[in-house]
Amino acid sequence: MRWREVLIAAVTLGLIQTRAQAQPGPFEGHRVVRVTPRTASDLLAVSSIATNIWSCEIGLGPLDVQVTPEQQAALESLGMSCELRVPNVQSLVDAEAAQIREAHLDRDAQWFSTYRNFTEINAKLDQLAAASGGLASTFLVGNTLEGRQVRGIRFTGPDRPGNPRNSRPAALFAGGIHAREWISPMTAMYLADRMLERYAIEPRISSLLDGVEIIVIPVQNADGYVYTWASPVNRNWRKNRRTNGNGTFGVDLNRNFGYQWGGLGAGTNPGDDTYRGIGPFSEPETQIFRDFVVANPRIRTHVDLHSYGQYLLTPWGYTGAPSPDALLFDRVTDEMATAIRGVHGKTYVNGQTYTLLYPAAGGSHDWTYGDRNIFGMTAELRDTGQFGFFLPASQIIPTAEEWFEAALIFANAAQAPLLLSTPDAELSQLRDGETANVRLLTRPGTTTVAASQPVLRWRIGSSGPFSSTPMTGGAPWTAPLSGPSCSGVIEWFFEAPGADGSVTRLPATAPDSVFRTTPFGSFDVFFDDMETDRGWTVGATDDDATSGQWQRADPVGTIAQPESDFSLTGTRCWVTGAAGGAPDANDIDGGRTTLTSPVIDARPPRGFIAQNSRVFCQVWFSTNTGSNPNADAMLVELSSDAGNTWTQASVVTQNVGTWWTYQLRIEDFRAPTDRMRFRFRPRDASGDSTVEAAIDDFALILDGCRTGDFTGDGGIDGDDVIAFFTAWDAGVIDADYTGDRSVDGDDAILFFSLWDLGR
Ligand code: 0X9
Ligand code: ZN
Repeated sequence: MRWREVLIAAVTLGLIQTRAQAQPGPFEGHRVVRVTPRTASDLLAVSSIATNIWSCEIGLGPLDVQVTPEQQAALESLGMSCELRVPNVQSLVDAEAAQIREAHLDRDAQWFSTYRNFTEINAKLDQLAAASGGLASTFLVGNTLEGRQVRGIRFTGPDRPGNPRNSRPAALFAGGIHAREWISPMTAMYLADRMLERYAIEPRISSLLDGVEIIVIPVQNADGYVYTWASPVNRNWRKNRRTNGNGTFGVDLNRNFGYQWGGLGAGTNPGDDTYRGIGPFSEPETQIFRDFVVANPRIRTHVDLHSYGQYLLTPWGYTGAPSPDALLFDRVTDEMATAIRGVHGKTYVNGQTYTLLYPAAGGSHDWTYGDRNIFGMTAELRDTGQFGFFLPASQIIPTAEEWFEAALIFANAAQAPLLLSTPDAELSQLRDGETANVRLLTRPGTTTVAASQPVLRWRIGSSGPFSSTPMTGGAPWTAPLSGPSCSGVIEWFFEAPGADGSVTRLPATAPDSVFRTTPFGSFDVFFDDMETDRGWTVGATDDDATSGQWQRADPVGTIAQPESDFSLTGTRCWVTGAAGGAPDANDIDGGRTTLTSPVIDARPPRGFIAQNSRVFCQVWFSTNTGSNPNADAMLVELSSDAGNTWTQASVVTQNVGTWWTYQLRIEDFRAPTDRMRFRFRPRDASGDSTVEAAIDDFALILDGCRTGDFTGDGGIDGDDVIAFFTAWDAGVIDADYTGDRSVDGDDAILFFSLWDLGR
């Protein structure tokens, strides 16, 4: 029965194709039709034309055959009518493959459909190991205070040449240290179940398990866990079951670890829910965990699973000082949070335990990280408080599914040759010609940094080869990165060689993804702090305010008007009726008052290529007090012909009772010229409302970058040097290349470096 084999092959193909996504299946468009050959030559024609014959009995009479549309047409042209039985063979194949896949995925949906007690969890550990084809084995961590066995399961791919199972770095996932956090053991079990289940069919799982051993200890606090199951009144128990002697029970195992034991956030009273115990590692449950970790030095990462809150917490818990690997923890947990969000859209917040959550000394990750130099963290699983510890069972699988993605990322850190991070990932802008030192931090993974040292790889633009700049130092490694040319971009990444011959990059997928730095520079063509008279004028032909006209003065505060101007030094601003008194006594009344700027030349200085021109100033506007509030506005208008014609840029209605920054991009309204003017036109249009406005620190700023082409003739040559130095010598502001508003040696150096680079 050939078709059966074909179907089986097709199922396999279908599986592969579904995983690879897209690509039409091999039988797309194939149909099954019933034909009835009446002669031997009909039969011969059918068997030579059809893709294959589905019927077992081949002879004269009805036959089911698989055909392409072309083959069907050929049969019909021979006078054989075709009755359609299956419109698309591929969809049958796909449906079957999908069903098989789903059935495999769902094998244990049942087990995860509800919370499981200690006995059930242990039974499942045994089942997983038995069904693992030798990949997994269970082990005993040790015994609890009440004599229960704390057990775990460990698994990794088969031995490979040069990569034996017993030499692999290990990633430890521990759950159930807090008894009532029932989602924690379930999530740990799901991790083991799914990894074992999918090892053979998910490349990302096999590539993890072929390099890493996963160790799962689902219920660290077995006594406490059993206690929470024993009676509904016990359900909220957190600690172990230590008899403290004073009538109280329990030590918080997550305050009992021996690194900075007894510090902040650990209870000293035996009755406390966070009771630290009588000494570091006073409890059997933390002792056996400690001894297990010490005896397994291949453990490189550790996650302690808790609930609830949706946090990814990293050391330290005992202090607010950042750990040496804070940046690295942030980078990895950022990735985990993104992965989690991608599954069911849940937000997990990452950060340092002490600062993000609260001080918690004596916790597990402080000990694994601080004492054992293991990359250790804590996850607080769902939810954020709606159900808390009583998370509905229907959320077990979704919670575990999203955590699974995060777990893959964290466990992969166990097999990274080196772990890289940088504080300079955000260096997205650099002044043209300016040089910044970019920094790389390395944490040893499965190897250390090779003697050849890391390099910064960079290129100008988005194509072509990358250049290499060696990095020096070590803590951190640094290398200079020069600013890109004005219209360009610099792409860069780090490359760190390992002593074992490996290469690790940051970003990890470089050069497919890279850090990008674009040029940035700015030049203030005009700045006025309103302390002196720079030529602003009050009044317009259609002004009709009867009082509260603009004046440049030191304002007297009311609830509607600032008490102080904005400038750091000085006292004055432009304000509508500077006097104080009753809020509505010296405000605008009866109509509009207009404040118009002097004519400003907005053209870029020599040697500057502008990309944007911005007005940047401080504004106060108030119309939300008094009678008839929120009925008035202030227009902002601009002119590029010295005030002959005006364009409206904004209608300000913002009432914040404070100075705020107003910005407008000139190019959005008019092409910048040498005759720009701006005006502010608040208006009391509604009888007796209280309307106040004020303006301070008005600047017109050009964004763009500097060029060695000082003369602007398109070439970078000797003329530019002569022109630049003439301007520099005379102290002309055009020569202020660094934008610090003084013309000095720095400017000459920057000009020369750009000129030299030919930019
Ligand atoms: O307080 C805790 O132990 C944890 N939160 S919980 O609500 N699940 O009790 C946070 C522990 C943070 N990790 C360490 N301090 N090691
Ligand atoms: Zn907890």
